[in-house]
Amino acid sequence: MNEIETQLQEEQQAGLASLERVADPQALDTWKQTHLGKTSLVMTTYGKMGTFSKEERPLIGRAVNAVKVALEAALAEKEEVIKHEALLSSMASEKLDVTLPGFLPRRGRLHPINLTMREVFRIFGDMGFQVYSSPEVETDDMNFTYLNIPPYHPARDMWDTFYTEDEGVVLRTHTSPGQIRSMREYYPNPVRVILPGACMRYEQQDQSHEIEFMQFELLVVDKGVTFAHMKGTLDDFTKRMFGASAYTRLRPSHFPFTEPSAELDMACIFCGGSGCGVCHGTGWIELGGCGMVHPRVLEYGGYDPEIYSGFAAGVGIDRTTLLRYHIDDIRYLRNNDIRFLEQF
Ligand code: FA5
Repeated sequence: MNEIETQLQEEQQAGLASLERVADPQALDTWKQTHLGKTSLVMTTYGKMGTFSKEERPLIGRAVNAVKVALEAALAEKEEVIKHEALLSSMASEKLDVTLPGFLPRRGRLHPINLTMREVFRIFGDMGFQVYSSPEVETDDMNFTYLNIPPYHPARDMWDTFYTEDEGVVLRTHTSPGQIRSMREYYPNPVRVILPGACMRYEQQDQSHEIEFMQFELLVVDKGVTFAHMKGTLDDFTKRMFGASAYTRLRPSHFPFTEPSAELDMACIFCGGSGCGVCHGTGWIELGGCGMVHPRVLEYGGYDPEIYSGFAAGVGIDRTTLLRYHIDDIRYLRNNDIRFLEQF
């Protein structure tokens, strides 16, 4: 046995002996560097192989391989032991006390406006309507002109409009511009949509008026659509929303984009129609406006009024929510008082 083989054997013995004393992952790492790292005897012997004589090479090669295999096998075994010990010690030091009381997660809930809106979607979904979203920031043309309210026409005064600094851009005052957008998208097919969303008006806030409020628009366009279809649909909606005893009336009114036009009133659900504070003694509560789509609006939407007819309605979702939950002031809906919101 030559000198190198002897050194390798000693290295194996020393390595295995020192591995016995290794007790933690850091020491194991140091051991690995010392006995199997770049500067270890095993690795430097491989590096020097070319300097040995032809006869020595196979002998030294075999010897160094044997030492390497022995050291690596011992290392793998030690790694397992150390891993297991680390697990045991972490289990001992990080005990979980399963008897400690837990924390209840805070449960969120839907806003009453959203609850009402979902009910509106459900009711009209049952009737075969699709929900169509249209922008809250609109062009003046969509919000007014294509709804048969040309510039400078006094009918524009019906809505207290927020004009933006961009010429011809407004915050929509109602969901009616969605009529034009949905007609243009669906043409030449029949239209049966509800258009929900926020509307903005520059007005004095009080018990029943907000600057920002929600509406949903109803639009049906097809051949042979009549005023009777509209009355039936709106009456059915009211019964499904407020109960079978609810009933409605249509009161003549005016909107530039419908002809004829009407207000949809529901018999007051608080007094049954005899007159009370909520209905101001009239026995009726206004839910929204409605009417047969004006021929000019049908044309702006792309439909020929000689062939097609349609009806539309715009109902306030905030006010529907007040009636549904017997809330007496619209301002509660948006002041974010958790004590109010937790009741729904
Ligand atoms: C309109 O907005 C028409 N676009 C409705 C319409 C659509 C008519 C289609 C014909 C055909 P009006 O301004 O009346 O109409 O508003 C309709 C409903 O929105 C009201 O009945 C009310 O429920 C609600 N609403 C209006 N202004 C406010 C407000 N400031 N705060 C809360 N709700 C409001």
